[in-house]
Amino acid sequence: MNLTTKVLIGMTLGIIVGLVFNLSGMNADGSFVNHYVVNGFFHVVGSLFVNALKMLVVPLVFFSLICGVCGIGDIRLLGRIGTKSFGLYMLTTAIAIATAIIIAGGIGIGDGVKIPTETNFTGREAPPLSQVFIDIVPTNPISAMAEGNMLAIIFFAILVGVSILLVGKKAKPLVTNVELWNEVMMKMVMLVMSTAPYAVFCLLGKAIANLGLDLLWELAGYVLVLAGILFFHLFVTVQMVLFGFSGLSPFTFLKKMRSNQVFAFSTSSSNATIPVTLRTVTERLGVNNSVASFTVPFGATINMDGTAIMQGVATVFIANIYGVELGLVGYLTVILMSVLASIGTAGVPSVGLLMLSMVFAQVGLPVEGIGLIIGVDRILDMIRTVVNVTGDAAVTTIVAKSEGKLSVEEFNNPDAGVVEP
Ligand code: DAS
Repeated sequence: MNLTTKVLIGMTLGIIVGLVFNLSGMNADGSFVNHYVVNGFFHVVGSLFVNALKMLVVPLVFFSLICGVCGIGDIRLLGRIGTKSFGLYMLTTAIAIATAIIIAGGIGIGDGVKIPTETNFTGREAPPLSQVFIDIVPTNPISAMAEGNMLAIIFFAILVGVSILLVGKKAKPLVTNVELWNEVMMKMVMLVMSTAPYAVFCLLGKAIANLGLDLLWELAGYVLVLAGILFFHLFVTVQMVLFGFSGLSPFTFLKKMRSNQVFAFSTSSSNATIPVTLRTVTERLGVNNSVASFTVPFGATINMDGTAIMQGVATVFIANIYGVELGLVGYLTVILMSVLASIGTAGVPSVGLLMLSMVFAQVGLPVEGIGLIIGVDRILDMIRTVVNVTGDAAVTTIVAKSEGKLSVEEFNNPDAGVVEP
């Protein structure tokens, strides 16, 4: 049985047990269930899992970011193609998260319940915006890591990666070393995520026991709003950017991307989908491999529009649930964090949710809020991975067209690259 199934079972059982406790009155204040089960066992197991998520974030972001930057391969590659693709990737990611925050904030998802903020979460006192930018450059990278100052850690990791590229071939052993450490971190993520079914059971069991059906409706609202924004970005925003920058037909593009999207949906992994995306853009969309071979892996590493949308919607949802006022500076910090974090988010299942704990920590939101949404995250991860890889292919197509490295005839040919049955 795979992790997705186990998490769904954990979620279902957690909701059932939580509802039984809530509706039967077994969870009355001071009762055995309330004291020893809900706020005892469930709370301890859930807190251990959340602590493990927090434990992973700093080393995961540090090594995956350095890996992502070193993955560029050669700093000179960052010429026209690299600059164009980097600019478009960051643009679409920023539009994605801004759309998410504006729509989710406008709807007010999570407003329907308030989790008593036992620990009085009032959000990190939002410093003036100028201070947010000043704090990006750490005076001491080690203390930034110790304090979990993620913007500073991201800045330092990107600088380390660029510096390694500037050293050139001599640094190859160091790049190999960092790649190995990144692999170690991915294994550690898998180990922690293997406990997710039990943690989801306890976290949802506790939340539902305390809040009942109201929380379920809010969770349903979260799923529907997030899925709606993901589809809006996929079928409207990305297509408008494609047509606006290249003049190519979004309908032809989407029709040819279908098999690619099915693969991304089923694997929930942008990295695993790289070979399929490369084949689609070169054999079906007419992109020259000289462009695709750089922009597709580059996009799978730094471009995560779907993930950024999830982080925006989840931030609004958890801030409302816990009654935390983030304010404009808080949300601008979230946008900056998510754009930068998307560079460090590896294209493997569920890592986007891990990065969410980093975004929450930066703006002072309770990281345990992740426990409320992790149960429904697997299906949403599938959808957002489709958004991620579609964005990679769209930017690849735009850059190739602008460089004269795309055959418009092949792009418009419905049979291009179709493998005869
Ligand atoms: N599943 C990730 C990907 O491969 C995205 C995420 O976890 O948010 O794109």
